[in-house]
Amino acid sequence: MTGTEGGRREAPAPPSFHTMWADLLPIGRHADTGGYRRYAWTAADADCRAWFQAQAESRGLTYELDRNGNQWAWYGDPEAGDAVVTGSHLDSVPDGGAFDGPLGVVSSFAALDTLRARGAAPDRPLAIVNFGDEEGARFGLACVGSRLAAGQLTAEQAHALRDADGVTLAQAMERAGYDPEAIGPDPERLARIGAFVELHVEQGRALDRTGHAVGVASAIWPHGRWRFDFRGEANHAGTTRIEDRRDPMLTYAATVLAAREKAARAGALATFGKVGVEPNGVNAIASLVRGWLDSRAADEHTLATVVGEIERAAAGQAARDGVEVSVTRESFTPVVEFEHGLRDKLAALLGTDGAPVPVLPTGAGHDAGILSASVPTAMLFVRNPTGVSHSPAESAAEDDCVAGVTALADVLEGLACR
Ligand code: HGY
Ligand code: MN
Ligand code: MN
Repeated sequence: MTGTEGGRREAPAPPSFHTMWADLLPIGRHADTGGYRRYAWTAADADCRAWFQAQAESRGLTYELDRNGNQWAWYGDPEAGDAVVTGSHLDSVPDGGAFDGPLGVVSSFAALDTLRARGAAPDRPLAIVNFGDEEGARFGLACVGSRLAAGQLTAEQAHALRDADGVTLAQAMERAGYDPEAIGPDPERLARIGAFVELHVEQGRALDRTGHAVGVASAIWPHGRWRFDFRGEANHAGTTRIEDRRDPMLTYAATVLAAREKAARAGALATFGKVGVEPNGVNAIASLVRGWLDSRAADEHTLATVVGEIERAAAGQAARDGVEVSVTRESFTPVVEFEHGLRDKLAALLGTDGAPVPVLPTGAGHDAGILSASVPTAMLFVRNPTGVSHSPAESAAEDDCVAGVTALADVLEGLACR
């Protein structure tokens, strides 16, 4: 396995990386699609959590489960403060890829193994964290575990979240053996953190174009999720004249096209990736079409403008179709500018004069983005050769994964061994 650009030390693959990766790979993977269905508080989630706890305890780390269901593995005194924390998430989007989240968690354990193999002697505690429910695939809100810990989501807001079957987050936690009454802000825990660094597979191809295996994050685009409810009139598909219809599917379709057009014009992103139809019958005109918009842009003004234009397009079309439309913002994350001192420290640790490490923004949300409001936070990206993510086709080259582990080990050593 090769070293990484910039002439940093060659690193053999930490044996643990491959073993951990192989252990985790089958958990929650769907046999037909090859995609992952690791949703919050399900059996697959429990298996991932058991894997995390086993990794922590097999290394003699102090394992903790916090009030919000996030898992922590401490190397050093958890109470000492000023800890250098790394980690990511293990849950997935529906039919997600193997790397989004797990690469960060596996690389964290492998980087700690590398540090210990180097004989490094940190003078700050180190910790690895698995944040629960980062993708929001089941309950619709991203980064629930980190938002709760950071006080960006209240317990009552979280309790009210429901999945497609009407199961509340509280019921799901209880069925999984967790106490939903315990959830809430965890300032004491966040006060122990001096720096949080999340390694994540890049979700895009910017690194691939630089020729670097590893990059440092500069920012996260503002992004959010809006639910559009289009209400029309159920009727018979075979007997209702065209002019008599109030078909919400028409308004939905026009809104999807408008979203693409408005976003493209603004250099932003807009996606309707999830839709629900009632009664969802082949021979019935729908009474309700529910579409979820995910929109992102480089700045909050552009994002607000694009979403506003999409809402107006939907309202205009609804008026023409005799349909009612309502829009509910379900999730929003403001722009994240990673703390410059930590960002620059990572760039200095990983780059050389001749080969500075790429520093790049992302449109993907992360727990690091949520935590950045509470503690100094940074991210490392590992090259994704196709840029594809949130898909079973997501990939990263083995050498690049190892380069990521080496880079993370260098960062942890640089931050924790002063
Ligand atoms: O949606 C996102 O950007 C992240 O994958 N949760
Ligand atoms: Mn994701
Ligand atoms: Mn992720």
